[in-house]
Amino acid sequence: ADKVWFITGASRGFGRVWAEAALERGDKVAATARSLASIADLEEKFGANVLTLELDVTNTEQVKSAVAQAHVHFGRLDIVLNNAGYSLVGTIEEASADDVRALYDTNIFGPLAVIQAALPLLREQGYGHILGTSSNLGHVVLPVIGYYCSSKWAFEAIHESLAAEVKAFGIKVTIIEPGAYATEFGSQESLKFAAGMDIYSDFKEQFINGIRNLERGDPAATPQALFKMVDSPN
Ligand code: NJP
Repeated sequence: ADKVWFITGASRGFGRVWAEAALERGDKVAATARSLASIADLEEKFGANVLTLELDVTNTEQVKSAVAQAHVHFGRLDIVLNNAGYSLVGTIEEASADDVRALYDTNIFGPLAVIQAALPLLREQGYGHILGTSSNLGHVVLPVIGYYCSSKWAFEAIHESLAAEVKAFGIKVTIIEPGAYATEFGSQESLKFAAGMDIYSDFKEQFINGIRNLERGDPAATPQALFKMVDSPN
């Protein structure tokens, strides 16, 4: 395969699993995280195939610099994976506007900055694959997590539009919708979320039953599923 990846949120959860799987099969990865210490072990394990970079996706200058550094270091970028994100739990009434802005900064404006920094480079290469970790809540809405849903709806709309705009340049765009998994996101936010959903018992049951284990290998978000997406020629 020998692909070059740029991954946000590589410290844990999906980002970590996917970064390690790509490195294990011999790909090269620019692994980014807010704290370099949280990804330092990747360098020890994978040596020159990994470049670790400090990146908070809400910092646009840091985004530009990280994308540029990764491109210079590896000489190209095949896959740009916008994965960093989190969930805000609370009713529409109770969440503060500042909390919602912060959520949108990470889940919408962060990925947007990464896309805008990477696109000129991908266009010049004449190829590239932009992947985005959305959610199965990127096209439906549940109570008590509505702002998170809205952030992923926006994320998906941006990617749908982008896909049509960049096809002519040889650039592919794919949205990943993992569903509920027991990552840090799953174990903390989702449980809080479920607890807050007592009044919506139907949804609660549906949600808790839906939580999967990364190890169990659900088809939507396993490394194998991801590799299939990025290795396919069309
Ligand atoms: O969650 P978690 P996941 N700048 O919490 C990073 C979506 N998703 O792997 O806190 C840069 O284990 C954070 O880094 P740090 C979800 O919406 C999940 O489940 O600095 N990075 C960590 O690496 C999200 O888009 C489920 O160590 C920032 C990572 O993001 C994606 O999957 C279901 C950051 C979060 O790791 C990964 O989440 C679904 C920032 N400002 C979609 N803020 C699910 N788990 O159930 C956070 O459908 N990070």
